[in-house]
Amino acid sequence: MMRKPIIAGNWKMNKSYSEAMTFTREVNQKIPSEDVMDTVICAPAIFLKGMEERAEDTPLQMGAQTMHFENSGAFTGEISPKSLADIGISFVIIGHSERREMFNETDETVNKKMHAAFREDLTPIMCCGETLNQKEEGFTEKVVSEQVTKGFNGLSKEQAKRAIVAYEPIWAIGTGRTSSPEDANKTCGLIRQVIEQLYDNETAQSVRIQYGGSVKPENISSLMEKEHIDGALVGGASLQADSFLAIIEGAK
Ligand code: G2H
Repeated sequence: MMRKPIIAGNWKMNKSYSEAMTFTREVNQKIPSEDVMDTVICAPAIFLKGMEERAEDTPLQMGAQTMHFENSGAFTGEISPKSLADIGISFVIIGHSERREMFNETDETVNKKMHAAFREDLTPIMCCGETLNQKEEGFTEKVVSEQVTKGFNGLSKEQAKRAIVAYEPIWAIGTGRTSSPEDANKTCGLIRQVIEQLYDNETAQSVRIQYGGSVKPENISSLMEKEHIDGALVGGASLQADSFLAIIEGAK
């Protein structure tokens, strides 16, 4: 099955608002059509409305880096799914390893956020991946299967088909160490198998799976050539317009 590639930048807690707006202006006109590829920037939440307005009528789409699972309530500092949908945001990263490690996100809250995303018609990019220890002890398959199974718990088949999974081995994040395309493909293939067991082959073939972890212009093509890799979640190399555009070019 031909799956549409998706390249998403994850800016994390970087850039000022004016830098974000300049970036958006610079890349806007050079983004390929949505028929060819989905191109997303997951920016700090406070930038999203301005960037979304600037990118209106262009194929560049915006995503949040996290959100709460409730739509309102006494959750000081949190961002609701409804408010993201309300300002025209299309995507949301859920369960990034930095959120799991530093902000106590668990498979259970990830699952609640997956349901909340679909409730508001946001497309979730659900992250999974093993630590260096887990990799060295041979637990990659177990860890990733469990994260995907718990994250997808209770999603309908139609929702599962629309979800995006980002496989991000934690030891490769921001370290310059990338998984070999073969290893990344193997784990992305395993994720597809888990989804097939949970649903069926059609669903597994529909889900788009990204690789993330030190993706750059030099390694994107060799990753994208692989059967189970449909895109990338890009941190550091998405911060500069020229390298983000080079990654998009390499992913075509
Ligand atoms: C992994 C990735 C983006 P980087 O966190 O999600 O970051 O490309 O800097 O490793």
